[in-house]
Amino acid sequence: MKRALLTGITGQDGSYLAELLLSKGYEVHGIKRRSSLFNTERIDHLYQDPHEQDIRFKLHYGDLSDSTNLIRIVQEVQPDEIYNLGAMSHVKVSFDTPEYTADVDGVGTLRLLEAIRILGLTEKTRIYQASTSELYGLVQEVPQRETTPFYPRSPYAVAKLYAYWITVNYREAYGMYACNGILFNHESPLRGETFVTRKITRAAARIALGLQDKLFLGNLDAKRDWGHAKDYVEAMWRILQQDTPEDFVIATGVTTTVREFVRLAFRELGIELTFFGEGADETGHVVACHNPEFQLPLGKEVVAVDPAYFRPTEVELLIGDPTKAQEKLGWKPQYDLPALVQDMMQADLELFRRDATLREAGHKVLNYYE
Ligand code: NDP
Ligand code: GDR
Repeated sequence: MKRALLTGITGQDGSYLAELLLSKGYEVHGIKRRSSLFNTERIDHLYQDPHEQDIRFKLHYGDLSDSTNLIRIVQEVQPDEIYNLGAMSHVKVSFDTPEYTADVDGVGTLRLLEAIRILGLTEKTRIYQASTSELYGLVQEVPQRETTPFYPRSPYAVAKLYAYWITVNYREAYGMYACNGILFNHESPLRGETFVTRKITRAAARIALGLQDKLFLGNLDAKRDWGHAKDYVEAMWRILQQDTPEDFVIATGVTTTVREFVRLAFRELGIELTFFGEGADETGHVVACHNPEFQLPLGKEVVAVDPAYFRPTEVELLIGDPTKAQEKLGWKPQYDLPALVQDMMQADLELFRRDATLREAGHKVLNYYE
């Protein structure tokens, strides 16, 4: 039985990857952080009581900022494969916490690679590094491929640039099977609530159900190549199953503006929007509502721009070329953008119907959102 160790197992990708590896017969170990509240909601359905026999899913307390802890866990688990998904993954927040981001996202990767080396596991343990399309940053070439020069535009991307190169360096210096997956944005119903797609699908559901008045966003012109996380974790696994270690771009090859994503999300609910104005003055309004369940007056302003969400330096355009992954990994995504939006929108509608029911019954419904 193969043994995998995942950092970031409590995150979006960690959850889908753990599911995939369990379905392939792996024993799955994950590193979770200690927090004052439960932080395992995304993997609770995989939980196995440690008191039972033949457990194939185990969690260990740890942190990418703690090298002795990482060495101990790697020694204990003796993994065949490590997937380094743990990170402070929010680009805008990295401007507020640049040093922490460098430590966890950059040096954290080094700590894991060193753990493998110190423990003499360079021949046994393969490692996947969660690299990112944010490395491309300021546009140098479109579509972006494995050979496109990097130009990172945030403390997050600069930290991930270090992680990218230290992974390449350990591969070349020590002959390790260490690979970068340069993944473009991937989303799902499990996406963190403060990333733009999930913020949009949550708000669209809440606005339709009368739980929220308006959605405030930042740069509506930014373009992203959005795929589904379920497809992307399959690519991660394939990257570690090749004969020789290599780096791969994983993307759909289609790019869309944030504004268009908003339109598609509302359209999924039968609500048509149109946008007026530009820059910080742009607003989105209801022009048609085809779903009798939702009582939205025509003309209602449901989207506005708040410059607080603008980034000091922005990545305006990402579009990836997945040719190498298609040819060498045989990887092909199952979800296109409309299917992704549908999956996320339906999940959030169901989630917030519960809130609407609670409110009708006189219960207080929290309305915290960023
Ligand atoms: P999430 O933000 O959903 O998950 C991040 C995970 O990292 C969480 O489990 C989090 O724990 C954990 N983590 C955060 N800080 C630390 C730390 N100091 N030590 C150990 N673990 C930590 O990210 P995604 O699942 O979306 O992304 C997975 C990885 O892929 C990340 O490295 C991200 O940067 C990268 N990536 C993501 C893309 C995307 O579009 N989703 C695209 C390209 C790359 P907790 O739950 O406790 O917060
Ligand atoms: P990104 O994802 O920065 O690409 O990083 P995010 O969803 O945060 O932003 C995408 C684009 O939308 C614009 N935007 C907003 N973004 C957020 N979060 N909130 C808003 O209100 C808003 N309004 C407009 C942003 O400016 C940006 O242009 C994600 C993360 O998962 C990274 O970890 C990963 O490496 C990259 O994707 C690939």
